[in-house]
Formats: sequence, C-alpha cells, structure tokens
Amino acid sequence: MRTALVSGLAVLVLVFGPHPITAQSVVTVDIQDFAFQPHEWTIEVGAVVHWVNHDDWPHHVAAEGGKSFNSGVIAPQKDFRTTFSQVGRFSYRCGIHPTMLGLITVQGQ
Ligand SMILES: [Cu+2]
Repeated sequence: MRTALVSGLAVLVLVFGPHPITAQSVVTVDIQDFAFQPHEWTIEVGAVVHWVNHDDWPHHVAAEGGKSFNSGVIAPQKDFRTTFSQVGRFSYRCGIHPTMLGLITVQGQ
C-alpha cells in the first residue's frame, strides 16, 4: 500500500498558479488491462481519487453497496474523480466487469 503525501496538482499550483494553494491531494488509479492499478490506495481524508480509463473498452467504478460513489460508464480515455470526505474502507468494483476490484482506505489526518 502507498500513502499519498503530496499532490502533483498542488505542486503545479505552487509553481505556476496565481491562486492560493490548497492542501488537497489527488491520487490516480489507472484502469488498464481490465484492472485497477494500483488496486489499493491508502489516502487521507479529503483527498481526491482520480480514475483514468486507458483501455479501449468502457469501464465503471462503483462502491460496494452503491452509496458512496458511482462513476457511471467511463468511456475509453475518459476519467472520473471523487473526493473522500469520510474515514473508512471503500471497496469498489467495475459494474461491467465484476472481477475488477479495488479498495480505497481513508485515514484521518
Ligand atoms: Cu471494467
């Protein structure tokens, strides 16, 4: 498991942006070869997870139980992002390919 500490986006804002820096972190999950890569992320509360579909087929990202997040269909080369504002373990899967599984663990700061 990896822990996201610094956001590349925040660094870009620091270097190039005229706006105040936010502390928000963004981590990326690549959807590739019918898998979520990495399939597990540990993040801090308030962080954003950004899924990017690199396959030539549509995929989908939805929390188990269906309540906390649901991307709808993610077309090839499209993406989806959501903010995790609550501590917990969020397992998810692709609704099109049910063997594609992932887990987001959200820690308090
Ligand atoms: Cu899929």
